[in-house]
Amino acid sequence: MKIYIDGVFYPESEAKVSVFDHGLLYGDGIFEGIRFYNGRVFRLTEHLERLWDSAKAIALKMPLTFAELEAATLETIRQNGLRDGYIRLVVTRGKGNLGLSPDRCPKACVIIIADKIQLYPEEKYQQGMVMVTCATRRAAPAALLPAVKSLNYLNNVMAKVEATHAGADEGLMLNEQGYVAECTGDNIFVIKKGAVTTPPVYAGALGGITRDVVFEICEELGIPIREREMTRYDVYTADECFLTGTAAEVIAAIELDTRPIGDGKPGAITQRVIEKFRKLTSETGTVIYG
Ligand code: PXG
Repeated sequence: MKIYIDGVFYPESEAKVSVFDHGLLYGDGIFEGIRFYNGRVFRLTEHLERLWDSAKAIALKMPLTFAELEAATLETIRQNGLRDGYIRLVVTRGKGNLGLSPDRCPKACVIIIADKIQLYPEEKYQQGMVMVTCATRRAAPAALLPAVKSLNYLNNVMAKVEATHAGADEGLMLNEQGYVAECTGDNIFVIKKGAVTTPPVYAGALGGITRDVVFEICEELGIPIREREMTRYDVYTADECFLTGTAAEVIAAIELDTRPIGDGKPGAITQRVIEKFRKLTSETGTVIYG
């Protein structure tokens, strides 16, 4: 595997960053997880736009242009000869000293990893995911902006630990007010009487790229979709539920806190969204090998 760090490709064993990098010392940095399918990168522009927004929000100066990062991302995939896989794009604050101020970090560090991705086992896509509500709340916007895809993921990691220890596949995270925000690495959607609902970004959801794609799909299929604050009641009493994320794609959720959602099986509208999503990922995107 060849890994891009600040303009140079290194073999995995030599791909290293400084122990004084503030990404490591303070979780000071941002990232994107991007998928490519069938020789095309899915929604590359949207992912890079979100990365630039994250950079702006944390006052990090990107060390290269949008076009340069786009070219570097495609080149990293080519260097690894992949057609299907996953890109982890990381921008850290860079090398500094043992004080948390980023003033001592002269240049941000850009890392691009292109690899295969471990999917959930196929049976999870057939059967659906089991969820529990986590005691760990989604970070409050006044503490750690939840819309920023930052390297500070301890909040989500702790929620994931809770879900795993409870024997569930995913953890549902509530915001400070007790409204549904999202899962530990996925956005959540419920369906009731044919209409799709998802929490707004201001309720603590990440502005997911896959989430945006689901809005497009529903509009195209004529399925009503809206953003609205939700409580756990809305999930318990939904007819269907599904989760979205670059890693998870679109996947049904069939249980929350031991209550089966609907009839406890992936629902019909969920299936239609999944089919349309698969078509989009296999047929659209930025061509890698021109
Ligand atoms: N919420 C959170 C907190 C996320 O981290 C999503 C929602 C879904 O967003 P996208 O843009 O992917 O539709 C994410 C994304 C991983 C991994 O390595 C995590 C994500 C994406 C890709 C890989 O666990 N999270």
